[in-house]
Formats: sequence, structure tokens, C-alpha cells
Amino acid sequence: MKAIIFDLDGVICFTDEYHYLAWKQLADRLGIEFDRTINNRLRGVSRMASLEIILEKWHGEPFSQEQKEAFAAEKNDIYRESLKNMSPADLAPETKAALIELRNRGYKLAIGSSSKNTPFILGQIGLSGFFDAVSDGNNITRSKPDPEVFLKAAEFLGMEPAECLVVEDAVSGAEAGHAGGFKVACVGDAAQAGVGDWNMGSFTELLDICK
Ligand code: B16
Ligand code: MG
Repeated sequence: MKAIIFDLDGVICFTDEYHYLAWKQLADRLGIEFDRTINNRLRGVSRMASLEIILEKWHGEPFSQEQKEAFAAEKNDIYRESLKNMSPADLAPETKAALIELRNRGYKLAIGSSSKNTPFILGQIGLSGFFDAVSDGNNITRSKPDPEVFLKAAEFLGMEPAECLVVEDAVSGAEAGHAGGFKVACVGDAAQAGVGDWNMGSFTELLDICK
């Protein structure tokens, strides 16, 4: 392995709680049942696909595309307000140290995130310009579990999928990695589901996998 492609939300930083709270605020306003179990299905999934999952519990008249886009924008405004409070202190010191150690070991490092807010988040946590490549929601047309975001990251790095390890917290993200021909190391929800080639208890276990 020559490169590592990191998912952002749930791997490098914990914006997943902000996503949950923002969707919860929208769902409560619309009177739609939404809880943390449903929220787990939104991990790694694009904004509009997330909204469709939430609307499965809507039993009224179907919403128009225009209304759905307004709901997604409303959620994103709430979410972006929370992101404004993030700072480099939201990057765990052990995560930052592990990233630097992996770079020192000679690995190329990239981001593979479904989020269109990736550049803003990387800026907030002090990682703008740190990665060798960033593939995110702004350069893809198909969201995880489609492998497009990771294939683009490998392409930006000039590497083949077989040369890259994907690190993911979402089951949909692990599926995307495998569909693209990558090995996948999981943390969090995906590790608990046991869907990775490695299922880690913490991010720093990567230092044992990538010697
Ligand atoms: P945005 P990741 C994903 O980020 C999140 O896990 C998912 O919950 C979110 O809906 C998606 O980004 C899109 O985010 O609304 O900011 O474009 O895990 O792929 O880094
Ligand atoms: Mg994630």
C-alpha cells in the first residue's frame, strides 16, 4: 500500500453529531419521526439521498423537488452554523499525530468524503492544504456506496485502487471502497458492523496496519 484515503465525517473529525442535530431540527419542524437508528443510515450518504431516507417516514402528500431542495438547504444552513464553532481543537491530537507519522512513513494521504462542506471543514480544523488530494461531494455525481469518490481520490493521487487503503466509519463507505477494488479499514459504526478488512477500535490502530 502506498496511499491512504480517509473519509472525513466520522473518521478525521466528528461532524456526524452536527449532521444528526441539524436533520433532527428539520424533521421535528416537519413532524417526521427521526432518531439515531435512522441517522446511522445517513452516514456517508449524500445530502439529498439523506433527505429521501428521512422522508420515508413522511405519510402526507409527496413533496415537490423544489420543496425537497429547500429542506436540504434549510438543514445545510443549520449544519453550517454548527461548523462555524469548530476549530483546530476539534482535530484529536492523536489523529493529527497519526496522520503526520503516516506521512513520515512515506504514504500519500487523501480525503474521500461525500460532503460538499469538505473544504470548509478542513479549514476549520486546520487541515487546509495538508492532504495530497481531496475528493469530495463537489467532484462526484454518485454518492457512497458508489465508489466514485474513492476512485477519483486515487486518480488525483495517480495511484491504482490496489495501492490505496480506504478508512471509513460508514457501512455505505466500506461498501464503496470494496466496490472500487480498495482494501478498507473501518472505525466506529462500520467497525462495529464488522464490514472492514480491518475493524479498528481506534484511529491510531492504523499505525499497526500501515507499517
Ligand atoms: P454535506 P463523509 C458525509 O460525509 C456524511 O457522513 C453524511 O452524513 C452527509 O450527508 C454527507 O457527507 C454529505 O454532506 O451535506 O455536507 O454535503 O462521511 O463522506 O465524510
Ligand atoms: Mg463518514
